[in-house]
Amino acid sequence: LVNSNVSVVIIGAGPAGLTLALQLNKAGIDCIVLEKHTRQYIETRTRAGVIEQNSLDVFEKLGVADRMKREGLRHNGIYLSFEGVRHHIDFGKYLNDKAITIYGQQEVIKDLVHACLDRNVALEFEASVTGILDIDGATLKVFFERDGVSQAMNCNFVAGCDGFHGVSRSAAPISTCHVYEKEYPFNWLGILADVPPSSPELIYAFHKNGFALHSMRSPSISRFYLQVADNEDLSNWSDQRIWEELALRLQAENFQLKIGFIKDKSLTPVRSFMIDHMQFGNLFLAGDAAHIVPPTGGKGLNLAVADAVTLYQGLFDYFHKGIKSTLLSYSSRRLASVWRVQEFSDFMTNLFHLSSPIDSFEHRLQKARFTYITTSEAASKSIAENYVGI
Ligand code: RFL
Ligand code: PHB
Repeated sequence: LVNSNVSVVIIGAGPAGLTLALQLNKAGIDCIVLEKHTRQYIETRTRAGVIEQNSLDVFEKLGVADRMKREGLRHNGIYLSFEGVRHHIDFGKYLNDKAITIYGQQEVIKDLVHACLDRNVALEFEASVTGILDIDGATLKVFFERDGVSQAMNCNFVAGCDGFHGVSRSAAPISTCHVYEKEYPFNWLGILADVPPSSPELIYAFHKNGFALHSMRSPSISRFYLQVADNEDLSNWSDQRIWEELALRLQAENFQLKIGFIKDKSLTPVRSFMIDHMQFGNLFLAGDAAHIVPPTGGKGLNLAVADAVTLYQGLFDYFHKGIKSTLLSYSSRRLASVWRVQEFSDFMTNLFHLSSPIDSFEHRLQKARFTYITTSEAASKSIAENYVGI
């Protein structure tokens, strides 16, 4: 058992952990990031794609946004579609310069990892955390395994940035917390295809067969999602069936779906998860470790970055000014914002997914909501403001 000391142990090299590490490093606060997977694994898995203005600003301040600004696609709006009727939400019309950037999460990870290694941030791959000891006391310790060897690290604080299935939340006395959960009765089937986008901006569509989303990664790579049953098997979805279903669900006047080679296919659960504390003694949870939002609002990555910023502010005040109150308000400050995002993500999910039969009361409510958005500037502005990020 190797013992060493560090101010902050960060568990997980996702958007939350890496953003926190770069901020601490810039402020001269020593930290180590422990990541259970290989560098290659985390730099290649396909996940989110929407970067809010707020997140871009954070990355810019950290000096890691050059490629994001060069290669990312800046979008000033999105399309909403209901049974073939399209409505454009123009961010610029309501929010001056605010926009979103379409840039794959794995590209964000590549940029953050590169910056960490370049700046000598201690970042250990294939180091899997197995436990955290004494989160309330003076002998806080993180146990991890590397190359089959168990090691331990003493620290002042632990940042649990290890995602929804990580270990840090289980080190917290969850039984004393209020847990809020919502399982939606469907999954998302996501594909990545070698084909130029069929639309200059994202399209969120309701169709009687279910939700479809048209997104993209570059001028030559498209990303699509389809609502499928929650017990769905990928083997039921041939490439041909996927393209036919996308063409049907995204159908609108003057819209022609471009079809190409599908190079990645995966299923994602759609769920909400919240707990009423993000701090447990000297353990702080950030990102998906603390909360999950359904992906329909494009918010998961952005919440992870926003958590990292607020946690960093608390740690900065503690280590550089000897003030602990900022750190102690981390949980309440973040929870208020995360609940706002939960509500928006739930709203978008309910608006565009099929969960009740066509012509049921619920379906007519969905239609009425959509019609309201297409006829009310206030409703469109509200969506723009939430989507771009408050
Ligand atoms: P991550 O990215 O899951 O990173 C956690 C890291 O912790 C590591 N880990 C451990 N390391 C050491 N020891 C252990 N015991 C460990 N256990 C786990 C993991 O290997 C991993 O590297 O969490 P973080 O940083 O909180 O970031 C959250 C985001 O990744 C997530 O919210 C988004 O991907 C969600 N999401 C989206 N978010 C958006 O903002 N915009 C989107 O458009 C968007 N689309 C999506 C999404 C997520 C998706 N999937 C696959 C869940 C689309 C999809 C399909
Ligand atoms: C994506 O491009 O992966 C994406 C875009 C918008 C979402 C979710 C995922 O709401």
